[in-house]
Amino acid sequence: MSRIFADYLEKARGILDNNWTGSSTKPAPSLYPHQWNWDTGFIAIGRSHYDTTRAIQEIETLFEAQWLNGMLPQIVFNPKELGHYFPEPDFWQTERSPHSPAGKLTSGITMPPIHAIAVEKIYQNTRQPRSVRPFLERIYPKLLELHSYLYRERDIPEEGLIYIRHPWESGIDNSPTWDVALKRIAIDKTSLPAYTRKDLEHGVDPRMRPSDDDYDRYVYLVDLFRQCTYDEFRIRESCPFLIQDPLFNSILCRANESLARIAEIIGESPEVPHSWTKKTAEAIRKKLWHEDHGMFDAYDLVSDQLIEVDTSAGFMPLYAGATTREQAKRLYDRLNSASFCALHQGNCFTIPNYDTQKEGFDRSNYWRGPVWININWMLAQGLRRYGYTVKADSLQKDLLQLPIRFGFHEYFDSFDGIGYGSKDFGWTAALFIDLVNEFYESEKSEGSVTRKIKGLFAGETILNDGGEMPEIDPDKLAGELMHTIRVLRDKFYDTNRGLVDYDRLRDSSEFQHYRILANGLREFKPSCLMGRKAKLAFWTNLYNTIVVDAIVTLRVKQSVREVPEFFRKVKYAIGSHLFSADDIEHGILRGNVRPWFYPMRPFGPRDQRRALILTPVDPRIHFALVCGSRSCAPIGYYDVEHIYEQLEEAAKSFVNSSEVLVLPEEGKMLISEIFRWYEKDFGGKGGVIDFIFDYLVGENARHFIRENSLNLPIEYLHYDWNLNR
Ligand code: 9WN
Repeated sequence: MSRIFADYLEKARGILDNNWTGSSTKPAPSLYPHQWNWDTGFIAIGRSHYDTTRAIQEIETLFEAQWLNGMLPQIVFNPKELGHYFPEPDFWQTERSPHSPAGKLTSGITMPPIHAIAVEKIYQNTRQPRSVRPFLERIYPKLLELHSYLYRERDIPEEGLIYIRHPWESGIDNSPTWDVALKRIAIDKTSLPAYTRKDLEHGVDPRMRPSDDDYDRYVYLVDLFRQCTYDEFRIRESCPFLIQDPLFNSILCRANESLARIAEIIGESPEVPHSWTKKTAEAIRKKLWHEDHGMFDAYDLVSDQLIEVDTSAGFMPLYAGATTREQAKRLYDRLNSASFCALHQGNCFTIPNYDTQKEGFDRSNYWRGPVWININWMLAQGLRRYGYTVKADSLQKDLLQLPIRFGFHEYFDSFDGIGYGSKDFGWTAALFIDLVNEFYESEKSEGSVTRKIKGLFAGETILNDGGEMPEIDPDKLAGELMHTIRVLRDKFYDTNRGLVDYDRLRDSSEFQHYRILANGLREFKPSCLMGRKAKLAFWTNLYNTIVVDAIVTLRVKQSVREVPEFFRKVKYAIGSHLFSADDIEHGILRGNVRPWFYPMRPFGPRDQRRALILTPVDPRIHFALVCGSRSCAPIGYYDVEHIYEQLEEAAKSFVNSSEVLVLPEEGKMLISEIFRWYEKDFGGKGGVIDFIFDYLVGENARHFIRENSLNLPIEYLHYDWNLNR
């Protein structure tokens, strides 16, 4: 693992430890001194990677305060910390409700139910699943009660959508989405209970917090609830704020999926959570989708209409997998636009919580514009679910770099990244831990010694050895082969998303045709390729396709590393010679240089394949050669005429992805290992820096490189060998 990640992992764990109260973790050292509902879920997810015991304890402590009707309160107050937050138990007066739990101090509202997701993660990440099972058995009925409460009390027409009745229930308190509903509440100061805000006593700039007008309404609603003795029926009759929020419902829908899987693990029937998932997903898709707006909106049950406001909550159904393909595509287009910081825009961070182009967007005010780590974390997974991996990656990039560059803050300026709100914020630290562990952990030892030994004995596999030959004039073979590769690209590769649909490809007639043409390579003379562009395109496309062919033919499941020496031992017979992916890459396209992992050059002094070596080396090929893994460049098709422009585009995309993180505040740059392995092709370390500088967008980052180019500390990012499936 890069040293910087190791250092920051330690810092993140330190933050969680400092915020630990003995039985749970408070969201932040002073601003939020109690236990919060959804914070607990996110924090447990972070802890699940290294401290199963505390992760479990977090969740169990929260559920000890579950109400008798199943509601899980937004806050569980720490009796030793009272006096620093508003509103506290004296204001909530939840003892008025017959459902509030005896001996526990809680608020009287709930929050997005992320907990089943956290519980599943705890089970997935533990090294001893067997010892976690009793916890699953204890917590499952409580999770079920929570979800049942929501469907029973908050979904009266039984349409599968839960309403929230206070902005604090959404977790995104002063989101512009609530403005209209809140404005409906006329405040009469003479009847509003007296109160004093405490949130502004912690050194936080008031401009970055909800306004006093907002607070009056928050208080009004709490007062209404206590007058109704927290009776849901009475509240529903009189509450001016009843909203079906896409964020809350998407989290619930996604949590139902986890709940069903937990049920299966402990031998319970997953049927109920399954039916909830289906029902809520369908209702989100139908009722919350606004066709003209092209986004999901919250539904105002009081005015009986969708609230057309552009916040990040509108993308959240991606996280639940609740959208149709068409809806996902429209969401993606919106998400990847200047409104929410487009790919390679360079002057912003992804994803601002509110459309940057709208009046009222405020880059530093709480839920009215800044970037929040938990939202990025959920949306990145949502985008991945629909295959938008490049965009997901950019969210992830910011999720990683914001805390490293600006501190583990509560939220971040959407343009310059400065951290706001509380410092040492729990979920920022926890989700950083999760991300680093999931994606950037140093290679897990997939039995690497065994792999090497197996590799020594493994023979070569010739993919086009035998089988039907094409009926085609040898002169036309290269053209037809390239044409077919292009057809494969169009049908089975998603170039935007960098993915290949290997399963569909395997059974397709197009792939069978390709295989027959590949057999024809046995009689092909590569020396007939004329011109540098034609050679570059031919070998680049062939490299990418031999990799795909091998993944399909050898039935690779998770990673090309399942096949010992994949790139050296899997070959095509071309003319009278054999070519592995390594021969094409290091022999032909890299000018026959010794690869970093091997003692010899691919082509020895008398090897006739030397005649095919292409010089000078174009370092941009490293962003066009696809090794079937997540860290390599997205797969594409390169045509003779446009290959230089295409290589240019490929380089630009790579340099501006999460494979290059410029961290001026740390005085460092983190870059893909590709730049280390092939440093020579870029003209040494200085060449790498110049190359990155040339393609990088974002003035701040470029300025830092320019100023430090002579002595720029560089660290290398772990390479992710998981399949680009
Ligand atoms: C009210 C604790 C909580 C988060 C919320 C965030 C903020 C509380 C507040 O802090 O809300 O619940 O006092 O502002 O909006 O998402 O759970 O971190």
